[in-house]
Amino acid sequence: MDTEYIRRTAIARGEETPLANPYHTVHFDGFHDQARDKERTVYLVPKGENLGDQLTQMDREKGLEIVHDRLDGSMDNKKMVVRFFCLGPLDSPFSIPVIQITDSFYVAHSEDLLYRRGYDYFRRLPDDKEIFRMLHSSGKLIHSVSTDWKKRGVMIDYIDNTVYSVNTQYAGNTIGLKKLALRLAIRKADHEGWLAEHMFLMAVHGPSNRRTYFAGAYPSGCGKTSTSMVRGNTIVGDDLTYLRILDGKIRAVNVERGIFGIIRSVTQKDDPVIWDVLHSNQPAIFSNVLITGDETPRWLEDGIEPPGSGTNFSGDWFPGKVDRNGEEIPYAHKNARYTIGLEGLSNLDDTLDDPCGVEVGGIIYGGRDKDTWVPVQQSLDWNHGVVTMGASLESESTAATLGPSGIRNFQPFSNLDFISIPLGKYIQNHLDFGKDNKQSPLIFSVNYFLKNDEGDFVSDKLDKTVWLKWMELRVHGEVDAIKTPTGYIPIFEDLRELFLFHLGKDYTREEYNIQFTIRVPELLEKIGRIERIHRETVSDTPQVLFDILDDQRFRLLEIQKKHGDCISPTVFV
Ligand code: SPV
Ligand code: MN
Repeated sequence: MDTEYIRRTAIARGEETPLANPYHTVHFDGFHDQARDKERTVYLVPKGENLGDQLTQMDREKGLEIVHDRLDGSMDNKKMVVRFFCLGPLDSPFSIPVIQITDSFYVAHSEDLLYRRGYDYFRRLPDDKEIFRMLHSSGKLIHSVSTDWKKRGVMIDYIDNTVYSVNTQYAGNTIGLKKLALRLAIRKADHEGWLAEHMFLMAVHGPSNRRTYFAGAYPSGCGKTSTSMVRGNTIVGDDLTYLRILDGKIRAVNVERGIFGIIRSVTQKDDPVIWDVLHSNQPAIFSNVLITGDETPRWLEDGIEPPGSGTNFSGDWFPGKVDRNGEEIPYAHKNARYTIGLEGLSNLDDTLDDPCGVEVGGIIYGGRDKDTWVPVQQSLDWNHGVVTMGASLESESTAATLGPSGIRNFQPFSNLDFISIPLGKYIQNHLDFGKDNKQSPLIFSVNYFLKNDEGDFVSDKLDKTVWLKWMELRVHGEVDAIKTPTGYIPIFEDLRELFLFHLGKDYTREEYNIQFTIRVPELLEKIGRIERIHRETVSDTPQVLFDILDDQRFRLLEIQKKHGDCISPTVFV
């Protein structure tokens, strides 16, 4: 079979190495090629067009010249792989055919695990169907690793529906069907009136086994995969979702059929489903983990005694090894990953390949936010959710992108890295999408990363189970909520019952009061930051964004006058 040939060739060429488990391989990316390179990911813009200050762009002609020059001869003496895939289920209103050309068998192998095969689909396509085209070359290799990383680049030529990726191997820069196609899909969605999002898609199981579907947008490395995997529910997808209005309802599909997930802190206790798959006979590619002498992968915070030595992205690794700047090299990279198909997951939802997708009951926005949002709340209405949750999302940077971690960044809709149209237009599309439907999903925000004054997290890793169940009940109007200036928050007694039932935990009023305190000064500062970014860097922001932020500021100032800076949830009852 071609897929077996691809896998074997990836091993024969040294791009992957077999592990003790015969279904597993490991792939290493270059030392400087461990995450998405935002700075060198550029839209090629025709003369006279401008995508706005938030997007990195260059003149199309100039960009094409640069990329053609870099590609020239880059595949000499290599084999070129041509693959046909389909984004979304086959033969569905959501399907987008994609052709991938690459000289990396690792890239081709990853795509075999992550995407739906499309060769037969291509053969029966109408001639005028729009096709996305991806061209990747790892460039010059030494020990199977791209060496010209300084001339690395991802160039998005949306005029020609083509994305070029050169001198890099890290999947986020090279796998055409993942974030490269997302950028083209956002443009296609803009023209056609649907949404292409950086969202998981899952069924939250409610009372009597009712399944309610949620799509959730969190920036990379902020709990998207672990949320879609929360016990007692079923997963459709963990990263990319297309949403369309069909028969007046918002329906969604998983663009992919696999997971390229962060492996750091996956443990047997907290992530049993993933853990089991990674210890089974399911095919998996590990990347940038440490490989021990007995050919077993190890990753950071895996719940086991740290290894004493092994091979990692820096070569032979030993405790205390430092890089050129004297920084200690961890035994595995923080952004180390696993690549698997979804088919082996015990919690896979049976709608994965439904051509009409699933009806969305709720949309969730969440980031790595230490001091503003409460753990869960529902927006006052669709527009309020789009503006104060989606468009106002901020999150601390993580190892999923190059550069320092832990810096608070503007991350609207968790999609800023991939938005390929002017930001104001993108926000307007979201506002429009919720209008005039028979029933629009509710919009929620979550925050798993809220901290107290001492800098400790105020909620537990597993608490997201309860936030999901509460949101599910809200979608069906089965629990009341408390209206606050920033949205509807849960009632203590409802959470108490959910904590006891789902986690066997005695949830206290003190915990609730701390978690759901409205932090007025921080929220006001946040409104100021978001407003400033829009006024200074987004020329086409819809006026309604400023109006909704103004209203929220007014409500916060009013309550501050009466109750001070920290408003305990008890004030509202
Ligand atoms: C992310 O960083 O959001 C990922 C992995 O899902 S990447 O393929 O790098 O985009
Ligand atoms: Mn992602």
